[in-house]
Amino acid sequence: MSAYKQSIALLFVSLGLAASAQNDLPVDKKATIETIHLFTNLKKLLSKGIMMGHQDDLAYGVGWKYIPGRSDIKDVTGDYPAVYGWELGRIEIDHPVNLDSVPFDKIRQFIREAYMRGGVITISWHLNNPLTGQTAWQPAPGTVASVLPGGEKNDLYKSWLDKIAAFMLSLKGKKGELIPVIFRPFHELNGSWFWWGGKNCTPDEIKQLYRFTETYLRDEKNVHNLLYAYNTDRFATREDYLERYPGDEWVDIAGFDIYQGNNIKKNEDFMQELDKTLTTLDAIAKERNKIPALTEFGYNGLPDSSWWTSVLLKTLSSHTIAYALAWRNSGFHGEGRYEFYVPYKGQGSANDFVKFYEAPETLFQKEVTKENLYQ
Ligand code: BMA
Repeated sequence: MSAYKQSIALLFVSLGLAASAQNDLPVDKKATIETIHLFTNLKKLLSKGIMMGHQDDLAYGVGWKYIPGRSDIKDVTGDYPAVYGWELGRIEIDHPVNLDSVPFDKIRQFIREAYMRGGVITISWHLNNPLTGQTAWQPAPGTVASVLPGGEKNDLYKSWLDKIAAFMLSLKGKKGELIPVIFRPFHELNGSWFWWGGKNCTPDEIKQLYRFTETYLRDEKNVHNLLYAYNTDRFATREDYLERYPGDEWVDIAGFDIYQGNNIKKNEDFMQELDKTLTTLDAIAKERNKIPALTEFGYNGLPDSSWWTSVLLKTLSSHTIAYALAWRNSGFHGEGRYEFYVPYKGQGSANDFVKFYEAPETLFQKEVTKENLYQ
């Protein structure tokens, strides 16, 4: 090879290295140093195990509310989850509490508490329908188009994003550093139950909304402590998953939500479906250099006492995902209505959950604290 050819070859090698190093940074090129560390450490941790998460874990559990330090997961295992999910629905309309009655001030404190012990924070937003003022679950034709630039509700939507930005920028650690958050806007966007999802808009409209939201938070509001998750519901094929994907330059984490329905899907069906979707997700995340995650999952009421090891762990253990977030333990609501996705002390699957906790494949708070995810 001539000296000239050699230097050209070297140039290409270094360009290639620079490009792959770039891929190892969050999509926000101005992400704070702690956010960059979280991103690279989440990738590193993929080879160590799956972090267990729980929505509203520190706020309440089955039969209790706002008891400092308490957590249903801790009651059962002696340890906290590694990932903490929180919800900002109704912050956009200046309510002091979210749609599940959790005060935003308390959420802020819980986030700080979990971050200080090295936990990971993820936030969802069931924002109201900006066109009609109704809830997230009440779609109306033209809603997504109405919030895009040029639409009649674009200014209103921007004012809602101002409140999200203010909240994100109010999350601070001991030294005043911003606490990194995995934000998963427009979750379950392939289903039609939310105004932003499925048949309620075109794939192009929701892609535009995703990009607009991210650009506005990042460039107008200077929010640089977010990793962005693209988050579908269960899906059939790779094409389904990617139909509403806004593009690699907008997404850090690729995930989906999946629930096992009582009496609808039996264990075998659920395992097969979870296995198939995780296989597709693994491949997509690898190709695109994204972090795969199970952004929400659950089996309400946990009627199967060995579900954690014989169904969930059995399926998860052959896949690589950063974390799995169980939904909230809002408890028993009378008339046979209940909602809980992790066991409370004495619940039928509690012993099995301890086995799940002890399994080498799962990571809870104590293990991730040692990893110093923000350094
Ligand atoms: C749903 C349920 C509801 C809750 C909503 C938003 O899955 O848990 O009770 O209001 O999520 O958190």
